[in-house]
Amino acid sequence: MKLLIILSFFGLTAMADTYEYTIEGMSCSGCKNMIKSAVCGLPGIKECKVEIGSMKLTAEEGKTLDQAAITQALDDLNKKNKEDYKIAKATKVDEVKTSTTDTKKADKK
Ligand SMILES: [Cu+2]
Repeated sequence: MKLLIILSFFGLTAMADTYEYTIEGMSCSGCKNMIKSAVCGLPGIKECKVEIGSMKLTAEEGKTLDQAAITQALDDLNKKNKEDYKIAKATKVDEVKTSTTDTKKADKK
């Protein structure tokens, strides 16, 4: 079941992106710091905000978040520290760009 959920994330990573993850098993700032050091240093991550129970990651410009690497980092952390952190939910955050990207150019006639 867990695997199925994780696999379903891969289909959603086509665009460069920001994800919000709900993480189970975090209960204190110690958890927070461990996850921070395990995940935030992964390649391709531009922004990394970790709170107790959740984290929000943004990929570098034009890149996609490596969901497998993130899951792997948590697994490694779990093994090393006998913790049980897991991603319970991943939500893609649509970047609301305030620039003109959204303003569609009028069709040339
Ligand atoms: Cu803790």
